[in-house]
Amino acid sequence: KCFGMSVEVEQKFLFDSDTLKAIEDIGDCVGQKRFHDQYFDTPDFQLTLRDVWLRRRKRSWELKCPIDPVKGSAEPGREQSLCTRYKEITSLPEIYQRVKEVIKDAREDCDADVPPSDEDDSWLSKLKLCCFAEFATTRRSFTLKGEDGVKIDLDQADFGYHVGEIEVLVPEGGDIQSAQEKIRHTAQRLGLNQERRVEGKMTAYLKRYRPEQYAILLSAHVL
Ligand code: V4E
Repeated sequence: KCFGMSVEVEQKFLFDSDTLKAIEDIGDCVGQKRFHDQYFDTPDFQLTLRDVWLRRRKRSWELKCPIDPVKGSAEPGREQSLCTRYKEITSLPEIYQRVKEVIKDAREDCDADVPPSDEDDSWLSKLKLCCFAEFATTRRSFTLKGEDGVKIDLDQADFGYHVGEIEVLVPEGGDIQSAQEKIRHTAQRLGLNQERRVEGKMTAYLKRYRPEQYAILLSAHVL
């Protein structure tokens, strides 16, 4: 039932020319690409208030959801780990189903609906979903020898924010703990000595362009 699902474990970091040199010294650049993201939510933030992120990138849909809604990062007072863990869903029928479950009142109206196809955007307006963030990113990706399955991305967003991430994609049922271990080890190899979580592109974007949504998500402990 849950095809197209994996868990993304990642740690973001700030980088400068020294970090870049460290990465180039011990890693291989495996490509550079540029992509354009659009994020969607209802006007009253029903998705993002639950830490659910609906995104279109290069015509493909993706939904990121907390791995464990009870013990997610949104829980107030909980010590934040440096790593984030999100379920990633990439199948549009699955995404549609999940979004309907999250959005209040949507179920009755849309339960009998057939899942949308890639060409059909009418489900967005039916669920009152609007684009709240839109930006392009240039990404350079690296792998490190001896660090299987670990990817390092250096992102430059077009609104003037740059951030790095160490990422491991775990297939459904895979070992999340060992992914976190690999990330910790990679962070050490890069000489990162981080104590706090680093802002992602979205947090920086909301702070700058959507201050109302930023404040609401901050006080709901989503960001
Ligand atoms: C999960 C999430 C958001 C959606 C964007 O996710 P992110 O991994 O930051 O973007 P990107 O472009 O690197 O996606 P990829 O190419 O890896 O699929 S926006 C906010 N969150 C939650 C969140 C958070 N609260 N804090 C941190 C440090 N990261 C994510």
